Amino acid sequence: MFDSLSDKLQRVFKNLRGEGKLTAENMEAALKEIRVALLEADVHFKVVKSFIEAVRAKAMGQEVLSAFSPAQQVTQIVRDELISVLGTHTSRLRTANQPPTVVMVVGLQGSGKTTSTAKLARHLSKNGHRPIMVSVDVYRPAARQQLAVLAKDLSLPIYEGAAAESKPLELARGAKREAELSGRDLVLIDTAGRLHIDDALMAELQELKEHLRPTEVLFVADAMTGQDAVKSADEFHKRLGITGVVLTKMDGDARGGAALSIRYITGQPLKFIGTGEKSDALEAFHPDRAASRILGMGDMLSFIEKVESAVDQKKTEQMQRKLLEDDFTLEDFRDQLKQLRKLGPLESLLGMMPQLGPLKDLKNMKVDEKEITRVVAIIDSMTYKERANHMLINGARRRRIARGSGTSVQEINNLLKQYGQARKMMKSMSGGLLGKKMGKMKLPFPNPFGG
Ligand SMILES: Nc1nc2c(ncn2[C@@H]2O[C@H](COP(=O)(O)OP(=O)(O)O)[C@@H](O)[C@H]2O)c(=O)[nH]1
Ligand SMILES: [Mg+2]
Repeated sequence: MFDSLSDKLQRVFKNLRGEGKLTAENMEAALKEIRVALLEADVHFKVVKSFIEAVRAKAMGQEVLSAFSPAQQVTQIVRDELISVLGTHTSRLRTANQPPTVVMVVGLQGSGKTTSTAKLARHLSKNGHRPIMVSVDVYRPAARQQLAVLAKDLSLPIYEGAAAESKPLELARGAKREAELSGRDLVLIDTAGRLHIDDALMAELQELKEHLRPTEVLFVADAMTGQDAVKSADEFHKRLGITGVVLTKMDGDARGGAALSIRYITGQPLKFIGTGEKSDALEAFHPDRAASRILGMGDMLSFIEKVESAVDQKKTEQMQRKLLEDDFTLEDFRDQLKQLRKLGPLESLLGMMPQLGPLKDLKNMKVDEKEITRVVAIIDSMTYKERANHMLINGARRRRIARGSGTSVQEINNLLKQYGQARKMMKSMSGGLLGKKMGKMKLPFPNPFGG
């Protein structure tokens, strides 16, 4: 699913990886490639246009975040935009205030309505519901038989209909009544399809909708048909009013265009995806996960999120200024160590970034968090003046700090030596602990990192 789009987008980010910073030129080149990738994935041209414009606006408006490479920045923007196109949140099935909830399953013939009805019944019964199914495809006895067989396999009830009930509305009403009598909270109606949208079909569905007042009208579309699926969804929505979409056959080589276009074009969310012929091959659709899947970078993105939440951007910038002005105090040293500690075990963080980013050379580094804690404790035991000016820390003060922090003068000496080295080496760095040259430099304070 989304494989080829995913490959292409990842190539764009890879190309950006060599770039030092985001410029109008490299951004335009990247946008051009993203545009082609989306069009080749059969995404609706209107969606592509709006997507590219949104990414451009965000990229240009963005402050240069020194802690992140252009590839990381663009990945983040594209991911946000993918999520916004796919639907900012997971759209669950709505239920009626007054049970039973009626769900109409509609769509063209062969799109996967009957299969999806059974899948939904299974999914919902696993989630605490008590569904009953009914097929109202009175034109094809085999179609009703198909649902009956699926229901039997799943040991889920189906409403067979009374002898007098021969019309779709009669059957659907019978099923609703049956649900009320037997305490079923959900009625899933598998409707008839046509090869093409026609007035007779629409009239029948409209009648059902009018009388049954369904909470959900789910449009089932075959993802393999790409933009045709989007077009018919749009037409169904205009004529009937749908509340959500189920995209089936996402296990095939669908290019992803339908998934990326349907919400933008119809305004209705993609709620479920079918990923196989079996009854368990249905997934609730999660826009954020799909976006990560498309970018092939789920873990990398959680890494970015983690760094973003842990690293105070303002502080980092302040630190950089201090480094440039040679004003990096023990207090700053402590703050940087604290930021590093907030990120958690560095090894696991680095493990999230396959081959990416300025930190990659640090992979062999071990972070001794206990040691960081100790160094922080020592600095905490200093007075503010001492932290601001390490030259004040003479022999007597060293003894006092050692006592205060429960360490030894030897350790205070070590710390001050490390700090001296850190100052020197960090001066040559532009970006603080998470800066760009981090990968190339040796750690300035060997002790906290055990080597
Ligand atoms: N591979 C795959 N096949 C599916 C999926 N959903 C439905 N199908 C198949 O598509 C065909 C048509 O499905 P059906 O439910 O009968 O469509 P309907 O005419 O809309 O009721 C059947 O052969 C199903 O097995 C899916 O998610 N993946
Ligand atoms: Mg059917």
